[in-house]
Amino acid sequence: MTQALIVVDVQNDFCPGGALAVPGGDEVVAPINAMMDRFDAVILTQDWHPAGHSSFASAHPGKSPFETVEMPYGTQVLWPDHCVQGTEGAAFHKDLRTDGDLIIRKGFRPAIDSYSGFYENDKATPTGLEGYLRSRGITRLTLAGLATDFCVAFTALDAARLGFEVTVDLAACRAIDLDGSLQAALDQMKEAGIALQS
Ligand code: VGL
Ligand code: ZN
Repeated sequence: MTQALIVVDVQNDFCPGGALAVPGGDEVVAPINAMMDRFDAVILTQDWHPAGHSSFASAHPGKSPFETVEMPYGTQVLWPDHCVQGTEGAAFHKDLRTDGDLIIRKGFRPAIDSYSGFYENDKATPTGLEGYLRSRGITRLTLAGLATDFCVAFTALDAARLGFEVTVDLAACRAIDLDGSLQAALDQMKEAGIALQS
């Protein structure tokens, strides 16, 4: 069995002081660094938006962060501007080990957001991660990072749907928790047969 660790979005903008800070976001760095050596492969995802991205509230006149809009692909939460390509906010946390095998960037198409490392939010446009994992013979995935209820959960749910055996290490994740989104994500992950480890 070949096992990979997927480190989700451990970037400055999701850490304290960042544009879309997740409470305690930086606390995932030490446990994730310590886990890396136990895996056959380590993959990092990086939220990577062009300026003016359609998931930013600032791109929708009259809208504020954390309100929603209807997009052609469904309801989209609007976020503060974050993880703009090439900025310090989009960089990985300075203490995160980045000596993994692959960095997969997502959310770079202006008109569509991408929470999952596998598919954009239309659930149809692939990032290529599935093909990478399959061609390396990887069948088991452990996920950690930010944020539990958005990018970690969406990545985990897609992975389970694609037939990977998935564990989410909750001790190495932190959540945004908008209106009960954390509990909803935990329930959905359990329902999908994802192992939640803490
Ligand atoms: C994320 C909101 C917007 C995440 C990314 O990494 O969970 N959340 N972009
Ligand atoms: Zn984003």
